[in-house]
Amino acid sequence: MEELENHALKILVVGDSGVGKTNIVGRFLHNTYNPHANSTTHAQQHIHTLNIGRRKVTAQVWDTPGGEEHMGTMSGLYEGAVGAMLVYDVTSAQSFQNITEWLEDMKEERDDYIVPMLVGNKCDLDNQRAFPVFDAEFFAIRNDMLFMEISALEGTDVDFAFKTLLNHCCRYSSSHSTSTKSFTSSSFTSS
Ligand SMILES: Nc1nc2c(ncn2[C@@H]2O[C@H](COP(=O)(O)OP(=O)(O)O)[C@@H](O)[C@H]2O)c(=O)[nH]1
Ligand SMILES: [Mg+2]
Repeated sequence: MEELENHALKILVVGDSGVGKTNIVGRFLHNTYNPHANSTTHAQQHIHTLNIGRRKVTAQVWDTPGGEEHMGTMSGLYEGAVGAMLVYDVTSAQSFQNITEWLEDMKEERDDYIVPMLVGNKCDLDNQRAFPVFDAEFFAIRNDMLFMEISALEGTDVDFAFKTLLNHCCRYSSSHSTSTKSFTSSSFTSS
């Protein structure tokens, strides 16, 4: 427990352009939502400190660009990551189908384990669902991923999703303690 207190956990938020990654991160960090946010052109890191149970955790959250033009160009971004949110939009079947590629991309980038969480965003648009939630649940089970539906717009379960992912990362890191050694909070330059 003691050993984990000053550790930072690097989390990547990936998925197609337009699924809501930037707003998910904004909701988690500042409880804000911006429907007119500019599209993300390069990966941006944000540092956020929070308590998870009795642990003080520093999350290094990376908002990334989406879109096919960026798939496969995430080279190096997964370095040091302990968790990843793979985000689709519940109203877009295409964004869900592309999760397979985001997952492959992640596995190609890293040989060792990263805790993966499948995240269906925009669950406020329940009447515009492009496919049943069961399809996503099934995909998550088959691929050994955590799964959650959230809404950045309404704030539904955004915090809970990050905390759940970080909690799993803490648990995994504490049982593989060497994997956290290179990202102590002292190695960060921004906050
Ligand atoms: N209805 C709804 N729209 C959302 C939600 N999250 C994001 N959006 C909208 O989806 C669009 C893309 O959001 P953005 O965060 O820029 O997506 P990104 O390209 O993945 O970073 C914007 O117009 C947002 O207003 C959500 O939870 N519900
Ligand atoms: Mg963005």
